[in-house]
Amino acid sequence: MENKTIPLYIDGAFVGSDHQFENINPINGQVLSLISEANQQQVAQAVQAARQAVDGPWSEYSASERAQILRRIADGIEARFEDFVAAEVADTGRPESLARQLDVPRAIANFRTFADIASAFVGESCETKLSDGFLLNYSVRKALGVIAVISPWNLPILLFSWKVAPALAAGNAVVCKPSEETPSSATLLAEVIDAAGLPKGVFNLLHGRGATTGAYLTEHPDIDAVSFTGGSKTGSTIMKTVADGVKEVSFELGGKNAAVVFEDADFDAAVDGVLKSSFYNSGQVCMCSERVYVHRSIFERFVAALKLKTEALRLDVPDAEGVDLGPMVSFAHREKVLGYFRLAVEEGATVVTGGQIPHFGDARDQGAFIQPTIWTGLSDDARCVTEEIFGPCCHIAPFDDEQEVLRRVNDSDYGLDCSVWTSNISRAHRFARKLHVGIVWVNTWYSRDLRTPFGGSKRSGLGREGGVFSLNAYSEISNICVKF
Ligand code: NAD
Ligand code: 6OD
Repeated sequence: MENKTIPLYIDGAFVGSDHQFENINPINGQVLSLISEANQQQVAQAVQAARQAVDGPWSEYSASERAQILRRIADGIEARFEDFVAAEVADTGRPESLARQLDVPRAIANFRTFADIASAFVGESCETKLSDGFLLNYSVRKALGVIAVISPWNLPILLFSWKVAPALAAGNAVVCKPSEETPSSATLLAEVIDAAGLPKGVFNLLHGRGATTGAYLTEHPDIDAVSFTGGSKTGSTIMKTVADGVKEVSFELGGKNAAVVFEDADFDAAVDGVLKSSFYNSGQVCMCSERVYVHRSIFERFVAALKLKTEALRLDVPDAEGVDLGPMVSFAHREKVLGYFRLAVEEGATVVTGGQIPHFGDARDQGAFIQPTIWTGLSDDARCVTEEIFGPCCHIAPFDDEQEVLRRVNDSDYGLDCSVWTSNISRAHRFARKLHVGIVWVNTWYSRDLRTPFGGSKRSGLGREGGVFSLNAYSEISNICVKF
């Protein structure tokens, strides 16, 4: 059977390209589809279409008219819920339950939430008294213009819609490039958007690799901003590319997040919490904790309990009953993670559990599976404790007091999130405020309210998105001063 080709969506039309590459299924290594790769000319066409749309018909839409379209897009995703689940599962190999409970519902929620927030938004004004009258100052929010949206593979439709929805709600046109590993759900979204009545050119979808299509897009002189989620190194490359044009950027980048378990924590809740924060989506969530610090008085017991639960996790194909973990997104990513597993041993780690490619003795041996892994015994400056691995692994270290663990957690180039497990409410507040991170979870992990600010410090990002912070990221405020 011939493989399906995933098209681009430019100026309201689905089109092919002069070059395709293979989309590989991480469950069995087989070709799922061919991905059309946008060339430089097609990138330019998409940017031009977006420019014409944002300067033309789209600029006449009110916030509530834009919100209506966003709600239609949410309804359209809901109507094709199963197609989105299938696309997400095929590209990533993740458990179906995860796509059903997290990815697709969150894509719907992103469109509904940002429709609500943008249409409910009220601007600010102030009056100034003069000797001969008054000044009325009021602020107006304007779209930035044409936004390049570049997203990663780990939560494909969730992170794609997390940027596209608020960017459209704020009145921008977008030229989007999802990860080359996971093109399918964004393409379904283009079909939904096509049917929802958005003026042509407002949403454009390009596929391709970062070094080609991604670079053509960020280098294009007529984009106004880049909203990017991905690795810190790529963020830094993009920042250099857009520096001469002084373009706006919003960056959600890598992390090396910590979980801290104090001696007064609810022990079982902390073990379950760290199990989730280390291994959710096979560790392929930017907020996963790869550094775990546990108070020395409960260290041995905690390591033993986490090992027991980790070894009970079921690695399996997406539709298997009771599956907990799927494979890595690709064989190349498994190779990278495996490289760190070898390095941990060279750096002197004690492997508490895992550390290998599992052998199932069945068809799963064709997939990009890797064992969930726990280490102890590494020093704080070991590469496996300082560098982002982005796999199902964590290192557990003991600590003795609050000041010490605070210093060790903050001693990182990254600053995305930290989860803190304690039953001492004063300690929780005191500790949380001193962490050099964008997000602190106390007695929970990855609990999201879309109205809250999301983003990282240091090499983990620039700016905040979520709620009104997304509207700020995707618009520019002008002050108008009127004398009367
Ligand atoms: P990546 O940086 O390799 O790729 C991300 C996207 O950027 C892809 O679409 C890729 O094609 C594109 N890209 C790559 N090079 C480019 C270039 N030179 N110019 C323009 N575009 C380019 O990241 P990844 O491997 O897809 O994702 C994993 C990384 O993303 C991890 O570091 C993870 O922590 C991070 N991440 C961060 C967040 C967050 O919210 N902070 C969320 C998810 C993932
Ligand atoms: O849940 C979200 O809104 C969000 N931005 C998650 C990011 C996850 C990173 O992998």
